[in-house]
This record gives sequence, C-alpha cells and structure tokens, in this order.
Amino acid sequence: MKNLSAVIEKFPVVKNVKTVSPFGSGHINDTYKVETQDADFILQRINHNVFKNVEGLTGNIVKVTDYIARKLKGVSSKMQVLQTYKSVNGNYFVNDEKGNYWRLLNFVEGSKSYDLVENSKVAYKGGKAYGWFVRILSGFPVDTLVDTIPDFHNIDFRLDNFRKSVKADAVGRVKEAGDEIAFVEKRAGEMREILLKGKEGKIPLRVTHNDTKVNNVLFNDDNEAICVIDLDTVMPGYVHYDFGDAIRTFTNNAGEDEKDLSKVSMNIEYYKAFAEGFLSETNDVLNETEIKYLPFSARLMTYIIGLRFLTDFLDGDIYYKTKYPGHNLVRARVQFRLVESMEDHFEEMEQGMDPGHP
Ligand code: ADP
Ligand code: GN1
Ligand code: MG
Repeated sequence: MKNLSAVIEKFPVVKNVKTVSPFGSGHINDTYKVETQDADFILQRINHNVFKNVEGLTGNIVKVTDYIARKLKGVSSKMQVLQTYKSVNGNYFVNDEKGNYWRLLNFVEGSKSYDLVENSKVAYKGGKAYGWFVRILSGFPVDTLVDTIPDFHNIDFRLDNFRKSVKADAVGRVKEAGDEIAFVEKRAGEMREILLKGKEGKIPLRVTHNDTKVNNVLFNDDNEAICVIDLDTVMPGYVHYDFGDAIRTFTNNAGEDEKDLSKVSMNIEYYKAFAEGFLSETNDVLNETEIKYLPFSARLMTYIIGLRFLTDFLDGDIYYKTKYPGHNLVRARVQFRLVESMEDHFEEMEQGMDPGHP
C-alpha cells in the first residue's frame, strides 16, 4: 500500500484517496481499484515480462482511444471509450523504483464484468460490443500501430514454440501431457487455414483487440455492454482473432479453470446470439472470406489458447498467473474439450451465421 501510494501520487488527477484494493480476475496485469472522494480509478501494473515494449503499447492505446473518442463525439451511443491519464512526467505511465510500469484509467462507473455468460442477452450484447470495436476502428490506419506481442496469434509461431518446449522438457512435465500433446499434433495442419488465407491476401489485416474474453467487456446493470477494456493487445490482426477468442469464453458452459471436463461444452444458443450481435455491426465491413471463416475461427482460437496454456505448463508456468502446479494443464484440457465440443456442433455453428436464423 505504501508503494502504491507513491505511484498514485504521480497522477495529479487523483485526490483524496479513500481505498485501494485488488480488482478483477485477469491473468496478466495487476489491477487495483482506487476509490477517492470524487471518482474511482483503475490502477494497473503492466506486466512487462509479457509486454516488452510498454512505450509502444501505450502509444497504441492512446492513438486508438483518441480516435474512438473523436468518432463518438456528438453521436448517441451506449459505448464509452477508456480514458488513460497522464502522470506528472507527462507520460501515460510511471515507473516505480523496481522498474515496473504503472498506468491509471478511469473506472467505468456502474460497470461489471462476467467470467461466465449467464444468458443470451449478455452473449448478444457482447457480440455487438466487440463487433462495434472492429467497425469503429475499420478506418484507422493499421500500419501506425506496433505489434505489442509479435506473432501473438500466429499459429506457426505458437506451434513452433510448443514443439521446442516438448523437446526441451525443461521441468519434466512432458510425461504428464501425452494425450494433450497428441491432441495438438492431430489438428496442427487444419489450424493453418486462416493464416494461409491471410498470406494469400484474401483476409485483410485490421485493427483488432486480440484478447476478446468475456471479462474484457464491461456491462451495466441492464446487461448493456458499455465499454471494451484491456487494450494492451490492440494491434494489427485478422477479425477471426476477435470473433474466435470471444466465442471461446462467451459460449463455454464452464469456466477456464474447470476440473470436471464433463461440464465443459459449447452453448450453441450463446454462439448464435454472439454471432448475431457481432454481425449486426460488422456485416457491411467484412468481406466474404472473412465471414466464411468466422465459425472456424472459434475452433482455431480455442485451440491456440489451449496450446499456449499447455506450452506454459511444459515450460514451468512462466507466463500466466497460476494458483497451483497443474493449473495450466487443467486450463489446456478445458480448451481442448471445448474444441471437441465445437467440432461436434460445427454444422450448427455454420448455419448460425445465416442472416435471419431463428
Ligand atoms: P488483465 O490484462 O490482467 O486481464 P484487465 O485490464 O482486463 O487486465 O483488468 C482486469 C479486470 O479489471 C477486468 O476484467 C475488469 O473486471 C476490471 N477492469 C479493468 N479495467 C476497468 C475499468 N476501466 N473499469 C472497471 N473495471 C475495470
Ligand atoms: C490473458 O489478460 P487476460 O487475462 O485478459 C491472455 C490472453 C488469453 C487469456 C486466457 C496478453 O488474457 O491471450 O487468451 O489470458 N493475454 C495475454 O484466459 O497473453
Ligand atoms: Mg483482461
């Protein structure tokens, strides 16, 4: 708390602090809610082990949020844009004595986030929010953004890292993950399809969010989506990264940490609701090939995140925050079970993309 006070003091907008408490359930940053007499804020330590170029990342966020703020001016919309505050040094972050990076955001008042979707309305509104994000940024010059994590969703890069980790077996865990390793290899070829279409020029690079988890969109008490948050990974990407990663969490009947795999499956109603919301914003923006590959992107992104959890398990838990030694393996199993469920529902998922589905 003493250290946090020293950090908070560097942001002139904050006055008369009442409480500072840990907040949210993200896997990457350290997040605190700062309550003051007049307003609330979010204070975050940016994980600079994960994000090597915090200056570039901050530049991306400022450019993108300024652009959205300009687009929203004078327009009636339920969506708000995050605000990042300057510190005394004129930057949008401060460094502490240990070299950590801290930033301050407005706390989106009257908001909540879900780790699990509770009804179709949340799925529909979430789809609309992430679709809105792609649409509102569709005129933004993509090449002015840096890659905050290079090759973040590049399947070739992820498979390469995974195979190196299997080979190295740095902490002797390969023997515990035989089934999961086989699961990955069995599907490795088909998972390259979207990347190949991108390389052929049939799928364009856009400004995408790249971490469209259910808890990265905030809802109000009426379950209207009001803000897209966690903008660290906003950079050039394919629309499939956003659609697919969102389906991964919006449609899972269980949480990411579920140990009972019989509870893990895709909720097809939530899938259809999310897709309908997403397409209501993006139908006119996306090309035919992009739309065609949306259902498959859910399988791809669920597979990629499972692959990353598994790789981190094999590496000895060096990337994600974990609570116990086998945590990343549990998470990988959940994702792979979900991929299987998506494979079972794939025809329905494709039909769910037809406009005017029931
Ligand atoms: P991480 O990268 O660790 O996931 P996030 O930026 O997503 O970090 O923040 C973690 C959680 O904190 C979010 O899921 C959300 O619940 C909450 N949160 C983050 N920013 C805000 C904000 N500006 N207003 C309200 N809640 C927020
Ligand atoms: C991380 O930061 P958070 O918790 O919203 C991760 C995502 C994963 C997700 C899995 C920068 O998201 O890529 O999909 O965990 N973010 C980063 O839950 O690696
Ligand atoms: Mg988050």
